[in-house]
Amino acid sequence: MCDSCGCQQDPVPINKEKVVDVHEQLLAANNEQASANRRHIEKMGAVALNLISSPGSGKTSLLEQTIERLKGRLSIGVIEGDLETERDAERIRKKGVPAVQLTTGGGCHLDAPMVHGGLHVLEHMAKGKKFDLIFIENVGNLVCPAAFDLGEHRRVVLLSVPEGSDKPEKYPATFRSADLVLVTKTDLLPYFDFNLEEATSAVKLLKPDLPVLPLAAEKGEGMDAWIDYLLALLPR
Ligand SMILES: Nc1nc2c(ncn2[C@@H]2O[C@H](COP(=O)(O)OP(=O)(O)O)[C@@H](O)[C@H]2O)c(=O)[nH]1
Ligand SMILES: [Mg+2]
Repeated sequence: MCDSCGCQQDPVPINKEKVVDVHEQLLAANNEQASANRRHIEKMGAVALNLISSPGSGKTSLLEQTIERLKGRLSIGVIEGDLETERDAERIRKKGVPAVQLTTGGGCHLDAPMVHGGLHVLEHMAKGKKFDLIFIENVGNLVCPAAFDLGEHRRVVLLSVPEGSDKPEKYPATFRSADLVLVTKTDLLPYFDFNLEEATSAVKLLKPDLPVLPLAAEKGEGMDAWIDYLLALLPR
C-alpha cells in the first residue's frame, strides 16, 4: 500500500536523494546561465526586470502603459513568456517596441537558457542599437517562476486587487524573492474585499524592506512612482 495517501497501488520506487540531486543540478545550471545573461544584458546597455504574477493581474497592460510614458525617452525591449501564442508580444509590438515571444509549450515558468535565446533575438531585432530597459514578462504563475533566476537585475511581483490580499501569505517564496511588489488594479478597490493594509503588512512580515507600490495602470494612478522607480535604476 502507498504510505503517502493510503491507496492500493504499489508505491513507485523513488530514490529521493537522487531526485533532490538532479533538481539541485538543474537549478545550478540555470543560475550559471542567469549570471551569463546578466552580463549579456549589461553589454546590451540595459537593466532588466522580471515580472511575475498570476495570469491576468495586469503585466502586459502595465508594460503597454509604461512604454507609452517612456517612449521617445528610453530604448525598451520586451521578452514575453507564455505557454502558447504570440498575443502578448503582438500587443507590445503595436506600441512600437521590439518584443520576443517565448512559448514554453506547457512549461510553467521561463528559465535562463530560454531567456538567453530571447536576448539574442532581441539584439538582432534592434540591429545593434543599445537598450535602456529590458522587461521579461514571466509565465503567469505565483509558484514556479520564483525558483528561476533569469539574469534580471530586479524582480517585480504583481498582485491584483481581484486576487485577494491573502496572496503574500499563501505564496511566500515568490513574494520573498521580489525586489518590488506592485498592487495592481487599485481602481477596483471599491468593488472587492481587498485590504491594502493587510496585503502590505503581509509583505513586510515576509521581507521588512520590500517596497509596495499600489497602481492602476489603465487609469494612470500610481504610475508616476513606478516610472520614478524605473528611472532610478538607470546609470546616471
Ligand atoms: N480595472 C483594471 N483592469 C486592468 C488594469 N490593468 C489591466 N487590467 C485588465 O486585466 C486584464 C488582464 O490584463 P493583462 O495585462 O493581459 O494581464 P497579464 O496576464 O498579467 O499580462 C485585461 O482585461 C486588462 O484590461 C487596471 O489597472 N485596472
Ligand atoms: Mg500578459
